[in-house]
Amino acid sequence: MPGGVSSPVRAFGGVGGEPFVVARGEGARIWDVDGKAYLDFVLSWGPLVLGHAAPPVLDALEETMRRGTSFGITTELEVDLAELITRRLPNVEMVRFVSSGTEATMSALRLARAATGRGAFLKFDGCYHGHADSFLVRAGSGVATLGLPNSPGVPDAVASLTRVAPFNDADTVRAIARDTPLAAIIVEPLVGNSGFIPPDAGFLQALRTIATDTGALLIFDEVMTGFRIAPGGARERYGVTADLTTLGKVIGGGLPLAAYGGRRDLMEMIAPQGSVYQAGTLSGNPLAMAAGLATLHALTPALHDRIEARTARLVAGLISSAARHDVPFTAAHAGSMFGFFFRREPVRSFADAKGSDVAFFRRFFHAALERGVYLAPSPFEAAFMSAAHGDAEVDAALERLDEAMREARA
Ligand code: KE4
Repeated sequence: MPGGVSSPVRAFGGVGGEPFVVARGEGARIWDVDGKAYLDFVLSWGPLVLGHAAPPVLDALEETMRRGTSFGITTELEVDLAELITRRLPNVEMVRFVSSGTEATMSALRLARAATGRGAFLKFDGCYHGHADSFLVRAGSGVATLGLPNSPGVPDAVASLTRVAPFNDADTVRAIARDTPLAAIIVEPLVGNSGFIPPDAGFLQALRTIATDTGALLIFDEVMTGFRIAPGGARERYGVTADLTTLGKVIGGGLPLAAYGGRRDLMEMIAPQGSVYQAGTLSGNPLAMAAGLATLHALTPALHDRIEARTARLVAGLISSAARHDVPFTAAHAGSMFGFFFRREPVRSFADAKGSDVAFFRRFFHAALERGVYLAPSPFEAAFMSAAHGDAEVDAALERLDEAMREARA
């Protein structure tokens, strides 16, 4: 396996050292093959909002798998999950299930190009939307971690259709959209793939206005933020409605499941109802559907609020630790996801994020790992909490991370 991993960011390229191999997970914890326990704040990069091996998910899988694991035929589970998602996200009037976030964003972009007849689109520096060719241009996450500005193998003809603007810079977007007819503006409404960068007040509304005024579609890539930053996603948190939304991670509860959806008039263009082709052998897989349904049914607004409260306490504790150790530090949270940078000033763009003290992050990451706390092995990733991260887990994490901060400072 290239690099010994199934996905690049797992290889610890962003932090150095040898990654551990995991044996099992339960609740807020994972154990490596040597039996060492870690409090897990990566949670499979976001999906496990109920924690590892959550009983409701395991029960649903157990019951479903005994009726067969895959059919390539519509099941009631798909209808149930589609109805649940469109109820929770009213601007998502129709939805198509796929098996990865990459498929979701790739398909949403194809749909936007078909709907507008335009080829060019705009993304933001440091946003990661999966590894489809068009998006591997100044992406975030693993691309940023590995310093791959544009991946080899992406033809110039394809990359030339991708326009890039700094996050939180509406003026640049306005100028690009005026000069180039855009099929879409795609954005992580809160950027989790450059670390953790919330939108400035009014920024998302500005994108909505620019898209509407110039005939481009606005796509919110909520693969990571969906059912994390608010029960109703970015629309509930920021009051801005996208034309198309992509989802993933949480909606699969840890199984391969993602989706794209939005305005009915657009989604009806998708085959076989319309002529925009997109397909998938395992799309709508019953096990993934069952895990997603169990997760979203358990994730009530009350549970979301409880997880958010603990996330807030963790972030506040980290901020006071940094102050105590006189470490330049900024941190924030939104719902059950959070992030931090070793930098005094707030981070508003990927350029700001890259200006943080990455060397300090590396020392902090390893000092934390030594003490049984697993953070994302990159300064350009968000962190996550789950229903299984109780007060005891938060207290333990704060104690260990305070020591890690002191050690990294030395
Ligand atoms: P996947 O194809 O990896 O399922 O989803 C791609 C994707 C799309 N959009 C957003 C906002 C995403 O965050 C992702 C994937 N996130 C990364 C973590 N930052 C996945 C981890 C990895 O690449 O191994």
